Amino acid sequence: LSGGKSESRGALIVLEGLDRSGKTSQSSKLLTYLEGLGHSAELWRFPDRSTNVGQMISMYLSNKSQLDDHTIHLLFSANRWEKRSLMETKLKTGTTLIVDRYSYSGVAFSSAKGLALEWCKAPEIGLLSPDLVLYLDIQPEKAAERGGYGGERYEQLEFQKKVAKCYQVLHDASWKIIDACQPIEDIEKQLQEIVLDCVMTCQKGKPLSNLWS
Ligand code: T5A
Ligand code: NA
Repeated sequence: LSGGKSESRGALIVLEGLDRSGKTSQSSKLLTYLEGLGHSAELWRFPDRSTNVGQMISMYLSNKSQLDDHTIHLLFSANRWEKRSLMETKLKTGTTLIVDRYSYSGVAFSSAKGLALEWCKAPEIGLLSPDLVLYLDIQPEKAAERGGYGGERYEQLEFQKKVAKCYQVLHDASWKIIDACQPIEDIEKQLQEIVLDCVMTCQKGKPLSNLWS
């Protein structure tokens, strides 16, 4: 590797929010935006259902298998750990990663079932810490009205209400809360500004760090 560009690192940008908050729609718009500006960027998502661990998770989410709450929690975490070193390599070689769900989903969804918060956080310690978390904020009732709700295990209003409360506890300085009930294009513009700012800060040499610190 040589030349100026390879010396600057990519940004780790995570989208979080309840089911149907608009994460996937906005993630792909952000990718198009960054690529259009000539940045190297990739779209990632968790769970990554393409791995062996991811397939176990997918079976569980579609109610084709039953697992103990602790077991599925650790599988979600393992699914992030199996991508950690590739993630670090990509970031260090200048690729920005737009990640659709991450450790915050892991902790919020499991603690919403009643598992202890600290126990839920423990297996996430040592994963890369996002430079920016975009939290798409929507009332559970409003999210439930959007298309396609009801297919998978966690897509139930009462449970999503608990998840929303658990997310609130995880909010830290890396978070930006976005009103997810605005028109798609308005959210898109808002995210573009925040993301570009973050990408620039990382290019200038902001160090990578680990969760949770
Ligand atoms: N989970 C995940 C854990 O329990 N632990 C973990 O560690 C992780 C990583 C995974 C499930 O697993 C749980 C969380 C989840 O329950 P998933 O595959 O990520 O699920 O699927 P979801 O997050 O549920 O994805 P969704 O597709 O439901 O939601 P998105 O991505 O937030 O929303 P999106 O963009 O697909 O949009 C949904 C609908 O709303 C419309 C879209 O057109 C679409 O129809 N929409 C809007 N409508 C009006 N106004 C807007 N601003 C809109 N934005 C989008
Ligand atoms: Na999604």
